[in-house]
Formats: sequence, structure tokens, C-alpha cells
Amino acid sequence: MSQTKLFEPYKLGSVTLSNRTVMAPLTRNRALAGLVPNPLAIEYYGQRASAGLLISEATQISQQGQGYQDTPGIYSQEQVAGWRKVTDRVHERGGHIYLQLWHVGRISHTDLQPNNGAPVAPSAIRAKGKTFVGGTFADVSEPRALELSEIPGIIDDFKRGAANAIAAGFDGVEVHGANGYLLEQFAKDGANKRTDSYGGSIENRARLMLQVSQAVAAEVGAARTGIRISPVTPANDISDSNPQALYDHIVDQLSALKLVYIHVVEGATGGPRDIAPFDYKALRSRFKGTYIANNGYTLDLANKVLAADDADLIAFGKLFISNPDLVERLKRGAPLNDFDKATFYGGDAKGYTDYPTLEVAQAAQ
Ligand code: 8OZ
Repeated sequence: MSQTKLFEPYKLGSVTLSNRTVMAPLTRNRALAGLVPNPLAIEYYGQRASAGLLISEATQISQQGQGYQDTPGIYSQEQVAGWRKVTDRVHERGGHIYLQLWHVGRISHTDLQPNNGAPVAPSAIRAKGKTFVGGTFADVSEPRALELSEIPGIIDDFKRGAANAIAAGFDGVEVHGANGYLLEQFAKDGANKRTDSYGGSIENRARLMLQVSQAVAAEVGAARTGIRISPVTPANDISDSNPQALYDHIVDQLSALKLVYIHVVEGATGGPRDIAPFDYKALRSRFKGTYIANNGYTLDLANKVLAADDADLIAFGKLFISNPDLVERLKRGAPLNDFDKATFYGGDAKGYTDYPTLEVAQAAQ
């Protein structure tokens, strides 16, 4: 079995990635006033530019799309200017970076919403779960069901976010269609009880995710538009009665839209890969573009999956938090730094920009 494919270049749309690792989108809650990226983010992403592709932390497309404190946005010119410094640094270091476009839907709190209103959702069903707001964990708020007349505005917000991301220098965008947020809330029947053209059948429930994907692709080009999906994750209290049929349909349509990639969270996000039976190879063969595999990957599993041609790229999350030079460490079979969960969400440079590279760690010995 080839042990080297992970470190071979890969052509993604119009850019050539230096290897097949991807830094997964990772929420870090360190944005500053105006929800502008923290200047530390320039260093944080820059330190990790040897990944084949970086995907930014989830970034809300509107105030309504925010669900946690201190997450960055991509709807104001100040936010665009802040992100520009990040993309410039990544490009200076030879890397590539996509921005993840996010609307949380019902996973939010009135304290974060415009005029302290209710978060929006396909249906007025409150998720069992917490968000982080005002420095503490709080139950998510009771949402209200979106009016049919509001849906075009949400699609427009995604389009604006995509255009802003390109203006900020990103190489492309990833639609956040995963982890129990708005687009997955529409797609899955545990959260969507609508009786209009966005509810009921698989076609109707998938409609918003596909319309957003199409609109974003029309705005910035399908060759710069990817999407993240999580067919069986229970994250944020989401569920569906027939995920295989749902995602077979979604992925057929995404392939027809010629999106550059699907980024698939296999299993429970950040948890067991085998939480529910699901045929990921069916998605792989239905989708003509690039397949990025994610969730719980080790070097061994990455090598196996690439050798079997079951994925094109492998996304690593937590390992990239604690190892800025993850690619070099994997190449050398070097030990990896442990991650500190206490500094994942919020805070300063500690647990953010201070994880040592192999070189620094060895010099300090
Ligand atoms: C962890 C904490 C808050 C948000 C996701 C954007 O799961 C997230 C997220 C992760 O996709």
C-alpha cells in the first residue's frame, strides 16, 4: 500500500494543493468587536499554511446566522478587511484557504439575534442543546418557523457572504450544510415539519441546501464552491428517518451543480465513526467532483482510504489545532502534540498560536 499519496499534490478547481491534507473548519470563538477576525488569526492560520487546504472556522453570513459568541462574520466590510489579512498570510506561505459560510438556524440564542428576536428554523421546534453566550453555556432559544417569503433573503445572505469571501482573498467557499445547522435542519425530517415546498418529501427538504449551493456557485463559480455534509451526525439534536435516500438525492444534485467538492463528516461529528450504518462509497461514486473525508482520521486510516481511492483529500480537525506543522509531523512519523480542550473555544493566544512545531519543540529540549 502506498504510504505517500497523502503528501502528493492535488488539483482542486483551479488551484493546486501541495498535499492531500485539509484543515477542517474549527470554531475558536476569538473574534473581536464587530465580529472581525482576531489579529491572532493571521498567525494561527499562517502557522498551518502547509496543509493542502485550510478551511476557515464557520463564519456567519448575517447576524441572524450567528449562534455562539465571538464567532467571526463575513457580512461587513470590516470583517472582509480582517479576513484579507488572514488570506494574505496564508498565500504568502504557499497555502490555500476556503471560507466556511454558516447560518446556525435554531442553534442560537435571543441575546445574539437582531432585536433579541427568536432564532429562525424550518419549524418552531426547539433543539435540546446548549450554546455559548455571555461567557456561559445556555439552552438554545425557542425558534420561530421561517416564512416562505424570508427564504430568498437567506439565499441572498449566502451569496453576499460568498462574494465577500472572494473579495477577502479566499480561494473558495464551503457551504456549511452539516452539524445540525440551518441547511441540515431543513434537510432532515427530525427538525423540518413544514407543509410548503420546503417540507415533506426529500426533494422539498433538500431544496434550500441545493438552492443555496446553486446561488453561491452562480456567484463565485462552481469550481470555487464546496459543501460540508454530515449524513448521520446527531450533532445539535438533528435526526432523519432515512439519511441514505436523502443524501443519495442531495449528492446527485450537488454533482449536477458541478460543485468542486463534498466534504463528508463520516459518523458522529467529533465522535464515533460507526454511530449509524451509512454507505459513504455510494456518495463517493455519485459525486463527480472531489470527495473530502473527515472525522477521526489517523495517518493509517488516511493512507488506507486514499489507497483504496475512497476519498481524494482527508480533513483533520483537532490534530491541526495542536500541531501547526501536522503535515511535517505525519511525513516524518513524528509524535503529535496533545490538544487542550479547555482552550478550544474562546480565550487568547494560549492553545491557539502557541502550539510548538517539531523544530521549536526540539530546540527547547
Ligand atoms: C463547535 C462549537 C461550536 C460550533 C460545527 C460550527 O460543529 C460548528 C461548531 C463546533 O460545525
